[in-house]
Amino acid sequence: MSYVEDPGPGRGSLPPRAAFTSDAPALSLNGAWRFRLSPSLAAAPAGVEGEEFDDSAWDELPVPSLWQLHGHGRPAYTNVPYPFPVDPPHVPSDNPTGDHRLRFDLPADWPAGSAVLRFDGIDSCGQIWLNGTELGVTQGSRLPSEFEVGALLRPSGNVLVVRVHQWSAGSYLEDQDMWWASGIFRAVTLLARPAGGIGDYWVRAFYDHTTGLGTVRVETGPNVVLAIPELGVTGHPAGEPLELPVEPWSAETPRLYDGTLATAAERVPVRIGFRTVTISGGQLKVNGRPLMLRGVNRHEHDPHTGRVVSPETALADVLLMKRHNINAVRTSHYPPDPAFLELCDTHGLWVIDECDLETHGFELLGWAGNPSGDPRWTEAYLDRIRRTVERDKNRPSVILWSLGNESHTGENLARMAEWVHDRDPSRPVHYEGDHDCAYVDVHSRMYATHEDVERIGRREDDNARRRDLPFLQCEYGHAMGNGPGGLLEYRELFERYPNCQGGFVWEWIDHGLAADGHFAYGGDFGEQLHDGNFVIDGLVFPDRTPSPGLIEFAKVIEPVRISADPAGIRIGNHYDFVDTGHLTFTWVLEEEGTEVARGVLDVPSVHSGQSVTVPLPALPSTSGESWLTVSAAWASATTWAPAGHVVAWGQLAVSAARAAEPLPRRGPVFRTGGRLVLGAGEFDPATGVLSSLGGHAVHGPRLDVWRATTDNDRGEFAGRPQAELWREAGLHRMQHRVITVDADGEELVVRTRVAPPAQAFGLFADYTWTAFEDRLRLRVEVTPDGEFPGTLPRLGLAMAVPGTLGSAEWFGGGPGEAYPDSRQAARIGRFSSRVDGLQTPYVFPQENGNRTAVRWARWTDPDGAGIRVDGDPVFDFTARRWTAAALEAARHTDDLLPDDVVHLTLDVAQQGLGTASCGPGVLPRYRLVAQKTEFTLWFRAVPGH
Ligand code: IPT
Repeated sequence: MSYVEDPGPGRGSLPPRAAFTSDAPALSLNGAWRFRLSPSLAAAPAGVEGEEFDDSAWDELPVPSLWQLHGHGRPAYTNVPYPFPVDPPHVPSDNPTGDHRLRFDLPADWPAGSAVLRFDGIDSCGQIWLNGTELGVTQGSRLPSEFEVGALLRPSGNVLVVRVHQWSAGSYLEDQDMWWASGIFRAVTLLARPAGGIGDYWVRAFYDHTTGLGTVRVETGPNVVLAIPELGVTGHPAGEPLELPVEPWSAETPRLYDGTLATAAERVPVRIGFRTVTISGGQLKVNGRPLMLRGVNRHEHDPHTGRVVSPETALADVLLMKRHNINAVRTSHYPPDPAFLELCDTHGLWVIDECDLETHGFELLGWAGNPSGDPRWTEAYLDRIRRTVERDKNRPSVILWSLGNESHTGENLARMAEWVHDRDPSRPVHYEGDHDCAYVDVHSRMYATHEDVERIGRREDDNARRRDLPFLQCEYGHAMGNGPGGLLEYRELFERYPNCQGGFVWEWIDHGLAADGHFAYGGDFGEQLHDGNFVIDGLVFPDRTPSPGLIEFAKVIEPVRISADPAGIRIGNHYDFVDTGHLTFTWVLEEEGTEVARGVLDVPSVHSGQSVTVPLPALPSTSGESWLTVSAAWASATTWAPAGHVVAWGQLAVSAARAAEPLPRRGPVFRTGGRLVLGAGEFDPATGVLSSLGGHAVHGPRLDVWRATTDNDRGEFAGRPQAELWREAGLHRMQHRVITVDADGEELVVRTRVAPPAQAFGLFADYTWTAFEDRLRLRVEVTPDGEFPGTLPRLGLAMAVPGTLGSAEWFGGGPGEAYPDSRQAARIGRFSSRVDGLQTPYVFPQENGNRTAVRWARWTDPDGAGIRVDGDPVFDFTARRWTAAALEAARHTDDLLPDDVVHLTLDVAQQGLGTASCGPGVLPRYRLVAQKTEFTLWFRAVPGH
């Protein structure tokens, strides 16, 4: 059997060890390599390993890279199915094979003796030669492999050759939900290994919260001394335990002590974090405190280079996470580039470090043949977890080891857990697929409904072992497209039940690939088998712009909660460790969204888990609708944000809107030139539809219930998709029948029935227009007629206004979009935006951009002239240059072409979002059911400057 189809762990490599740097010479072999792609091993050139082989006609390829993202072959996306026949351990004969060659010289001062060649990641299998001698074969794509090469090196003209195969037996263990792409995608480094140097080490540092003492002992070779100057430790024999007062490490206080490990031959810088992970009383604790995991699942992704993620990009992720109140990361579903974990240590994030393992495609075969229970794969499973744990064992941020993802259950997984328990009893083991929790230490679920979380919280579980474990959701809040909805309700459950310790939103980033004018997803590369845009399910867009889902999540998980209290302002500290001493509280008073006063709020330091109520500051009196916004911001800069970075805010209503003064009525309706005229409005006499407002040509408003369906509307995880039911009912093609247009009095009364073709049910919509001075009041009465099935996408009006009205301004919820079950981040204020800026560019176009709780809004031309709508009291709106139908039909953002009008929706209600794309649907309280509804809007033209 070829090594490619060997289910074992590869061959020739050195035992796994920690990732670290030292003062021993190191040479990066990243850079331009020679490259040639062959369609199969059989078609690959013979003799590439030979030093004299002529590669001058080959292409150049950067290393690290994935070759499909550099014009060689094409990436392919599947979620669950293997894109090749499931015939383990065999792979297709047409197995793209990339030969990589590098000629390199050693620096003049490179020492003789042992040297190690390290590959941080090769996807999926590589055969490696140096100067004509085979070093071995790697499998385990997202794991390091090292080879001893000292005896083969020469001062100049070294020839390193790596033959990489897209498919291997290892591919069966790497069925993660992501792009299939191949190559040497992480760093390649040559490391001199001095005799008497430090081959490996494990800093075992702990913290005893009852005494305030830290302990440290380093497992390493002989004659290693430890120095931690800051703690006065010098020349300490590394293997001997030390106990001393320290400040502990936590994600909130990522206190690291710089130190060194040294022998006569080598010095290794270390950064020590003292912390102790325990499980007691059914809770996961660090340093004695239970954690609340406000986490995300992070795949490594860059829209240009795929899983090749630079240190700058890793840093961008960490900073963005910290700035959005995220405190935990699950490295779904493989160990990340080691640089990422160092950043987690530095800036403070709890990490579940997950092994590179997933066999999800076997689920489609009823798990028949799953490697997890097959002894042929045992060594590969053990090899993968060893390489994970050994590489990352020195990271204080890593608090749990995860065996992998979606690999069902089986003896090999149990063996992995056993190995971890033996090797590192200081960190609990996680694996969601062990449903009975037979060999794991925490109970983990993915996409559990709110009801299930509640049951788990109440410990209503027959499985006694599982019932008594800490519970977390390793995946929830599926962030595909517009959503997730329902995060607030999860938070409430996590806070209500001490054993429910939060979870990890799926997922951090959309894996869209940069293409001409848009981001590409599954199917865009001509794949025969693919899962479309299911790979576009992140809290940030592919270019790392935060999506509304991230803004909502950041608000829901705020570490400080600021709310109204009868006695003033309540400040709750929801940090797990720190008090609020690092925060400055400020207030701003706004009348109708315009600032009238501001100040600093005196708040005593609040301990973790406690709250205080402080009196309202002395405020000037206001007359219009006024809100006090209180914000908590970092008083000074942190490593991850500048001073003034806001972590939390809350709003208190201070005074209500002024009662409207009664306006003189205008009327009656009169006819002229084939139009009906009432006040500032002109109407079509046949349909009763408004055609002009104060001289602006308009069409509508008319009743409208459709929205361009979201991924969650179309989602299949919560029963039949809402979108399917809506289409079946015909809600996307309602027709309007005018029953009467009564224009004979002071008011214009238009009675209509709005209904889908082929159906007997419908909605009566009565519009009553009344003119007052310069405004028109519209009262809409909606009455269901017949048995109305299921929910409505939305309920409101659609209206077209001139395309010149390209600026929007409103007083209400903002600045971003909001939906009934995702609206915590919308604060009441005055906001403005270009109409184009109101759109959220979801990679797969869908309903977006809804502004909620709007008191009034206006859309104006460059001179400030346009149209204003006032709610009675509030409404929701969208404004876009395309119709909902065009939005629904679009497949990529650049399919959307502007019309010459601006389309407005003016709504009384929207259906929630839910997470049915992978998880529960819309919670009952956020479902929009047709019922008799009345609402009122006021229209007027606004003059230009
Ligand atoms: C779950 C997977 O673990 C994750 O990798 C991703 O595919 C996610 O779904 C959906 O985006 S598995 C699912 C069947 C619950």
